[in-house]
Amino acid sequence: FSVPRLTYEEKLKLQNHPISKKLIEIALSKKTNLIASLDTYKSEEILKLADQIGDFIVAIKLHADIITDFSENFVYELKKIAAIKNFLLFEDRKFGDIGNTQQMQFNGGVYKISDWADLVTSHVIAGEESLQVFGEEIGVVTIAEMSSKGTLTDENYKSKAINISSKMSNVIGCVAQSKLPPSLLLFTPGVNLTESEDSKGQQFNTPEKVFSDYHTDFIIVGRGIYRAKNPEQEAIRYKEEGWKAYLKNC
Ligand code: 5IU
Repeated sequence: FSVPRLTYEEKLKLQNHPISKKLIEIALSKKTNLIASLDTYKSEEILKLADQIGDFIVAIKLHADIITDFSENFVYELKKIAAIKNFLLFEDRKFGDIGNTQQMQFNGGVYKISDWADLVTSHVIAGEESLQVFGEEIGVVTIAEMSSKGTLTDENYKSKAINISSKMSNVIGCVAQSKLPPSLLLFTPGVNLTESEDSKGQQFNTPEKVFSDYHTDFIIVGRGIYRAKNPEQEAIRYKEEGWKAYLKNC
């Protein structure tokens, strides 16, 4: 795509969904484009991290199924922190089944994702109608392209995923490692300031690279923050590096 470099203010005007508006409004008011992926086992640890880094992020991304002691009380406490610190909750469920099954996974089971998540990720592998089951209230972020070595999300897959995403009123953007049409928000994981890869196929880029080359909107940082000796200090560092990269490249 030859994508114009839009500011968040300009992007805000293109949004039709309340969740994408909210994300950009939070970004502008807190001067951050950082989403922290808190991929840890204990709910207590997630709540502590949320409290420490909440001022510096637009959202916390979770994998509810990693948490060993997931509970309604955990959700209640996390929502409380999210309201005080003004960030959203993003469940990285990566749905990938037929619509009927996805609907049950979204509403039911232990996690009852539809009760608390502001955003969810979904593959588009099952086609357009499989995405309708999430309804209009939640912001759906589709997976157009993955960050890992050898991913099957080639150009053909990506362009089909983007086409479907552009048509769906509940899809606010995509996870990808390259430019998107300006109506879709771009979420980019695989961001780390010190590592270039892990031993399990992950490939990392710097905030500067993903803003200059992909025109990303939101960086997603996992281990760079939750594994740090001082997660608060690292969240501030990623927040500042992300905002600097945005200002330089918009
Ligand atoms: N994630 C990726 N790459 C992808 C997709 C999701 O890393 O292409 I789609 C998730 C996995 C993890 C987080 O929850 O983003 C990145 O964490 P690290 O910064 O620790 O690699």
